[in-house]
Amino acid sequence: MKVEAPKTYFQDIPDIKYEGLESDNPLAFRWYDENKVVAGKTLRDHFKFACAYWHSFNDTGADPFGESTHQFPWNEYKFSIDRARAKADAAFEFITKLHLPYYCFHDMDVVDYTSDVADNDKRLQTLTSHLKQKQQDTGAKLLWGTANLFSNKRYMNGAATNPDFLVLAHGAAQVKAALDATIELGGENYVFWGGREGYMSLLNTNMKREKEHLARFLHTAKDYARRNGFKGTFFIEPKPAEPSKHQYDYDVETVVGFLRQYDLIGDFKINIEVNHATLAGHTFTHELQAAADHGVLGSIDANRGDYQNGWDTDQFPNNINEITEAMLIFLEAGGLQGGGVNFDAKIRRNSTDPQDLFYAHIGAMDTFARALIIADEILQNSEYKKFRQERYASFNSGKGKQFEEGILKLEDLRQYAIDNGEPEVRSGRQEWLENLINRYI
Ligand code: XLS
Ligand code: NI
Ligand code: NI
Repeated sequence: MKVEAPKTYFQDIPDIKYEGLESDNPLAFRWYDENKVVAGKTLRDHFKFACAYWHSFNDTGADPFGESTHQFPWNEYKFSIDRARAKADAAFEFITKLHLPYYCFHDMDVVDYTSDVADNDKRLQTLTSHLKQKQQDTGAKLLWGTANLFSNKRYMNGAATNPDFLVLAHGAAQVKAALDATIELGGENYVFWGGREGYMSLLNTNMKREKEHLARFLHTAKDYARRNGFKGTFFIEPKPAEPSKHQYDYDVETVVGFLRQYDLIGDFKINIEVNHATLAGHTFTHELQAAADHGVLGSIDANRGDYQNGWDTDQFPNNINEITEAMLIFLEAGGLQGGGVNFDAKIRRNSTDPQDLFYAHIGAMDTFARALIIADEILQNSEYKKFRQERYASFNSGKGKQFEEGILKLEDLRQYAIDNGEPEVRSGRQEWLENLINRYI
């Protein structure tokens, strides 16, 4: 059946504008004024908000217990290239109406793949031309591209860490094509998230060899991209588990150790996802701070988990306290290195109106904007920074400074303890700080 291409997929949705706090229009921004300048930059430039192709335009709401609930009009097309083109048209209509400056995709999000490597390459090239035209027409840009090395059954034991070299080679073929597409589209970064780069059981796994293969694979991909003109940053996206029982890229500190061990640290930075941090038993802020301290705070996959569920629920962010605390670290770190804030989040299975996708993004963008504005006020006007600095004042001069400089011996520390007696009791004032944050909210 040949269907007439609809002119619009979201015809009842207007252009989403900033209307401020007086507005009660649910299809308007109340905080996200893209041109507002905070800490020397517009909100647009701070965040580089991106929508995730996979959740927004591929996720049909199906779950392990039930069929699709989201009916996408672009899926009516019989031929995969027609379907893919229509999906891209819908995606760019959405992106434009929401004033999202960026988007992100996996190879298989934009067009269906088969098991024929050369045919897949052609399909992706065809869609790359279409996306390039769309980017030119709308001004939207590609924040990052990636390859899906976890859905196809051949990757059931991993891709770069698969015990079978031929599977690894198939993964490499996909990465090559995804890198070509990213370069062609002027993509600013490239992401590696290895959902199956880990193990289900150690009984059948040579962990050392698998990690060496992963490092070799990343070097090989990076060298190809650099040879072909890619100037952007590569990101590793940590996650402790799911779908694997254990994922090697467990959390920020683990990934930093791996990148250093295998000499990948300059080219690779980190993409931190909120719900992955909590799955690793950390807070989002812990992961941000760890990455900032190592100089690898590259990008953010924004979402939130559920306190009762132990999996990646990928809900849209709406927790103002959590994001305000995150924005304190974000601002103090000087923002993200190359990346942006990608909404790696999906509307719920029973959110079935076309408006729902808009409400979700509007709420999330407003949450980030509001949190950044509050965090900036806290840093500018409150005692927050001063209090944190003063806690460490004893290391700023005298023996404390000498200790930091590595001048003191263990005997010197002992003598200092004897000379100065019992330390004064000093409060960490956690509740005072928590109240301070709420006061600014
Ligand atoms: C899944 C990951 C995935 C990456 C991109 O949990 O978050 O969506 O962001 O492969
Ligand atoms: Ni993600
Ligand atoms: Ni995730």
